[in-house]
Parts: sequence; structure tokens; C-alpha cells
Amino acid sequence: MDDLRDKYIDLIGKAADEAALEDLRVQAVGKKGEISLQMRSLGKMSPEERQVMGPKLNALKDEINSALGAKKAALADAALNERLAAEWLDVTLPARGTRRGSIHPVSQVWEECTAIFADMGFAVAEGPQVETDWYNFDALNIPGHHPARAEMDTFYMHRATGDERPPHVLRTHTSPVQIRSMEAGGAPTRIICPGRVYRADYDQTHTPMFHQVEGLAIDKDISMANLKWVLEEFFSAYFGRSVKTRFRASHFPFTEPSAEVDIQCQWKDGSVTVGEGDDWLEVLGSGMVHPKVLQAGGIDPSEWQGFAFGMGIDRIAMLKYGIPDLRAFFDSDLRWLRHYGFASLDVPTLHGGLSR
Ligand code: 2U9
Repeated sequence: MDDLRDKYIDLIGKAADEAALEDLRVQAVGKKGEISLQMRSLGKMSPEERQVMGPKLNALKDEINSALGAKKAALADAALNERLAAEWLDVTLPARGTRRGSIHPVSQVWEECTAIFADMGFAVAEGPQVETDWYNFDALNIPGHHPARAEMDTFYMHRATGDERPPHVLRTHTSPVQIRSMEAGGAPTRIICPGRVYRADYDQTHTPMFHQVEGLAIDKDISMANLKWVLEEFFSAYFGRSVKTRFRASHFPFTEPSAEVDIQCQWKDGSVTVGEGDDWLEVLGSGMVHPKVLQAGGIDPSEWQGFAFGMGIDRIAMLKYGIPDLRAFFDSDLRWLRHYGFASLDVPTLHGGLSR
């Protein structure tokens, strides 16, 4: 019995894993195990012998069982320690960086313009980018023979022979939105129309798609003086400093009288700064809405009058943020977007100084 104990205690001590330990359990104390067979032989012994051997065999069985249990617990501990050593994680490491997108300068300036004009009581109106030639031209006092129609390098939509619909164009300005809004809401009104416009032109300062913001204010007694105040207020808020403006008499089919508006600037080392110096930069067209245009929008010109203006969003974005090349706006170059883009939480507000 001592040999049996020494053998199993030794084997249990050397067992490498739980499977080996289970084999040993079966060999020793399983139904047909060595110790179980010994216990069965108790029946053939004399009562005296059995009285000695019975308790000894039981004690041996208990000893083997508890050795098996202890070894099993030791193996489980060792396995856990091995996992803990292998599967560690340094929770103090900095998190992996995520690449965030940025707000395009056009979107930023669009929002800045909206914030400034909203503060002056202008609502935002939007409309379709594919327009009939009536909304894009005729309603704006640009008849079929008018040179402006050709000058604007218009994109015409394809029309199959027999198609009875009027010719459609990609809008060359956002002015049709104002016509639609006059038709729908009448007077008085105060709106701005930011949006994409299209002209077949491509060079360093022109892209076939660009962005405009136009404005329209109609009431009983609106004058050029109101126009001048609104525009000066706009430029000062937009550039964050007082900006002198200069109105030059001009001509547009949709306004009478008309004025081109220059802002004060300074040229230095090939770049321009707005709001100082004694040079001028043309940034905007404007005027009093032509009576025929009011009429086209369903508004009686003997009762109402108003001013309108239009400027390029891309253009004023370049001026404010020192962006030299217009074409880069539409290249989707990630390095450019990261450099000139804005953080998504840098939302323009008047009280926040629009942007930093
Ligand atoms: C209605 C009546 C009048 C909008 C106007 C201009 C003058 C103008 C250009 C500036 C630079 C277009 O982006 S640009 O190329 N715009 O010069 N726009 S007055 O006049 C309107 C608009 C709508 C109903």
C-alpha cells in the first residue's frame, strides 16, 4: 500500500495538465482503478485482516483524492497566472487617434454670411439648381436677345426633339430663387439666397461651379441708403473690423439704378488685406430692383420697392482666409482641406467673433 501511495503521489505531482490528472484519477480511484480493485479484495480477507486493511485503504483513497484535488487547483492557478501574464493590457497608453473631417471654407463662409444677415432680419431662401430659362433670364429682365444671356456662358440641359418643355439651364445666379420667393410670399420681404451657381468658364479666377449669396429687401420705403448701411454692416461684421466701401455707378438688367461696390484694401508683397490702405477691391454688385423684375415676381412696383445685391462666397472666403487659388477649393485635396478647413464645432456666431 505504501508503494501504491508513493507511486500515485509522485505521478500526481508530475501531472502536466488536467487531462493527465483525470487519467491518473481513473487509474487509481476509478471503478476499475488499482485502489478500487484492492478494496474489492477486502471481501476475501479474514475479518481481522479486513479490520486493519479496510481503514488503511479508505485512508489511502482519501489521501489520493485530496492530492488529486489539490493538484487540480494548482494546475488551474498556474493556467490563470499564465493567461494573466500573456494577456496584459496597458490602459495608460494614449488612445488611437481618429482622423476627423473638417468644414470646407465655403461652408464656413456660407454659415458666417447667414449668421450676419440673420442678425439683420434676413431669412434664408433656397431653390432648384436646374431652372427654366424664364426664371433664370426673362423674369430678371434679361430677354432672349440680351448679350448677358450669352455673356454668362450658360450650361443648357439637353432637350430631345419634340420635348415641349421650356429650355432648362443650370442657374447662372441665385436670382431665380428671389423670383420664386416673391411669387410665393409677396411683399414685404427680406431674404438672402446662398447657393451653387454654374457658368461655362474655367481659369485661375473662374470655376464652372461657384457659390453666391444674393440678398433682396422689399418694402414701402426702402432706398439705396438702406442698401449701403446693410452692406457696410455686413463687411464690418464679416472681416471683424470697420471696412470702408465705395459705390460706383454700374449697369445690370435686373437693377436700376445699379452700383458696383468696392471695399477698402491694401496690396503688400502680392497679397491683399481688407480694411486698411487706400486701394479698392470690387466684391459685389447691387442696386434697386428693376420695376419689371418686381412685376415678374407678382409684386406691384407702384406700391413696393427694394434693393438687391449679389457676391461670390468663394471670392470673399479667399479674401478673409488668405486662400490664393480658387481652383483648389474644388480639388478635394486632403492636405488643403486640413490646412484651410475648420473644426466642426467652430460654428460661426456673431458673439463668438464668427470664427477664430
Ligand atoms: C432679384 C432682383 C435683383 C442681384 C444682383 C448683382 C448685382 C451682381 C454678381 C456679383 C459677383 C454675381 O457672383 S458674381 O459673379 N452679382 O453683380 N447681383 S444685383 O440682383 C437681383 C437678384 C434678384 C429678384
